[in-house]
This record gives sequence, structure tokens and C-alpha cells, in this order.
Amino acid sequence: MSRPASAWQGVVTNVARSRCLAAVGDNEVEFHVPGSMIRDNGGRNPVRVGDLVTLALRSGTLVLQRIEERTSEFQRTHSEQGRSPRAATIAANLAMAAFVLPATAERRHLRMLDRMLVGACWADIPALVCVNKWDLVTDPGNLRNRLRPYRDEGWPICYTIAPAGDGVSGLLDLLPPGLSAFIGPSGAGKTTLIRAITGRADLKTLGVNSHTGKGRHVTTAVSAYQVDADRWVVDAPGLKTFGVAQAPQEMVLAAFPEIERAAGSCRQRWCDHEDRGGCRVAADIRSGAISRERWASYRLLIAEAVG
Ligand SMILES: Nc1nc2c(ncn2[C@@H]2O[C@H](COP(=O)(O)OP(=O)(O)OP(=O)(O)O)[C@@H](O)[C@H]2O)c(=O)[nH]1
Ligand SMILES: [Zn+2]
Repeated sequence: MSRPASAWQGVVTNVARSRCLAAVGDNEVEFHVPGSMIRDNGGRNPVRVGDLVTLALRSGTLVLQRIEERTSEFQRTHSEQGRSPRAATIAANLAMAAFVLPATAERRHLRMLDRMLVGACWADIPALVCVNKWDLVTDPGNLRNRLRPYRDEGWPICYTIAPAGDGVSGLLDLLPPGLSAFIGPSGAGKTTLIRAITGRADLKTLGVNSHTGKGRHVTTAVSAYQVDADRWVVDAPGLKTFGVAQAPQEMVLAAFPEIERAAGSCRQRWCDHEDRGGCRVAADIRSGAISRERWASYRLLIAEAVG
């Protein structure tokens, strides 16, 4: 389809409540989303970072004309107060999801990792794990052990100290052409990593609150930054929760390949894995081939996902 001379194509780099930015050629331009498109989307801005958009110039303002069909949607289930849970897209057309955890990882961070991996399987995009703040790790052997199930299933894991740039070139080597989104809990160091990768000193981090020890919620909008000619990184606000209620159960299974494989070898086709005779999953849990943490996580997520 030909487009009028006054139309431009771009990739969305920033979505805030009232304005959006897109990279058009070598420029970043601001554009307006027509009220009708927001109304048609149930009162929400339909634009996401990563969207390929067509913009038209109207009375001196760039206006969104069309959002091209997405190749992938990285989404989670999200419930706002008093509303029923709905799927919310974090970014569109991603080539990679980079899950950032602090090396001070607590149990809840690893459980969030399982949830985010369901999100990557649901979006059908590859994922990697970046364990940042490696300078603060207290028991490195224990943490590496707890991450072994992920490594064994082929998810790349890298260890970084973002402010010093340690491990950052290894992380960069893992990013494919296109958009890679940095996702994880608040204060994990996503913005600091992106600053180290892009060399952009203007990216703001506010530091960790010295009283609570928690990272402050500093990144408020999803934004994309250019790394080199064909790679972009996406900084997303820190997540507190990552619901999978709208994800199909097969996507949960895909995020636990060690369990999926074992279940395929249970003697009963519809085995409930309650350790009756011939259950391979139960045998693998007993032998340690399936970690108890991952098994408990799987059971929660499979119950949460749609059947
Ligand atoms: N010791 C140490 N501190 C780090 C490291 N990486 C980041 N920090 C610090 O941790 C704090 C939070 O870092 P951010 O980059 O803002 O974290 P974020 O994940 O972007 O946080 P949100 O924007 O809230 O999601 C800042 O004070 C950083 O300087 C690291 O590898 N080691
Ligand atoms: Zn079984």
C-alpha cells in the first residue's frame, strides 16, 4: 500500500500518559494519539513501545494514523484496584526479554522469574537472566545452585556489576538485533545496566532508600534507547507483580521444560503427579532432577493460568 507523502513510519520509543515518542530515521519525534483511538481501546492508550507506527502531519502536529500488526506482545496479567484482572502489554515486537534480578535475590525474586518466563513463552520470544549487583552477593554458591535449573534448560545467565561495567559486554553479546526489554523488580539495576550499555549518562536513577534498603520506583515510563545500528534496549518500570492469569496453561508448561519432559514419561497419560507408581515427575523431584522450588512454583502458576 502506498502512503501519502506527508506520512512517516517509525518505531515507538516512549509511551507516557499524555505523549508518545517515535524514532523516525535518525530523529526522535513526539506524536499525538487521537482521542478516537483511545476511546476505541476502552479508554486506554493503545500504543506500546516497540510498535511500528504510521504518523501523519496535521496542522503542524504529528498524529498517529496506524499501528502495524505486532510480531509479539510481552504481556502480564494485571489487576488495578477494584477491577477484574486483564492482560496488559508491556512492550511490542520484542526480540528478547532480559530479566534482571539483584544478586541479593530473595525467594520472591526467583518466583517472579518463573512468572516472567511464562510471559516470554507466551510472547514466543527468547529470554535471558541477568543477575546484577553481583558485588552484593552473600552466598554465590547457593545462588548459582538455585539458578542451575534455568541454566540447564538453556536460558543464558550473566552476572553483572552495572556501575562498574563488570559483565556488561557479555550481556551485550547476548542481545540480538531488534528490541530487548529489561524487565524485573524495582531497584534491580535495569536503568543502571542500560546506562552502562548505551553510555547515556542522562538516564536517571535515584538510588536505594537507605532506611528501607529498597530501590525507589524511579522509572515511570517504558522507554527504548538505541545501542548501535540495529539494537535497542527497553527500560521498563520495576514490577511488583507479574500475573499469568490470562496465559494459557501450555505457556506455563513451556516455562518449566524439565517438568514438561518428565510429565511426558509418566506411566499414566493423565497422571496427577501425586507419587503413585510410574510417576516420573515425582521420581525426578525425589532425585533432585526437578527442584522443589520450581515444582512448587509450577503448581501455583498452572492453577493461576487459564485452562
Ligand atoms: N552495589 C550495586 N549497586 C547497583 C548495581 N546496579 C545498580 N545499583 C544501584 O541500585 C540502585 C537502583 O538502580 P536502578 O538502575 O535505578 O534500578 P532499576 O531496576 O532501574 O529500578 P526501577 O527504575 O525502580 O525499576 C541505584 O542506586 C544503582 O546505583 C550493582 O551492580 N551493584
Ligand atoms: Zn506423574
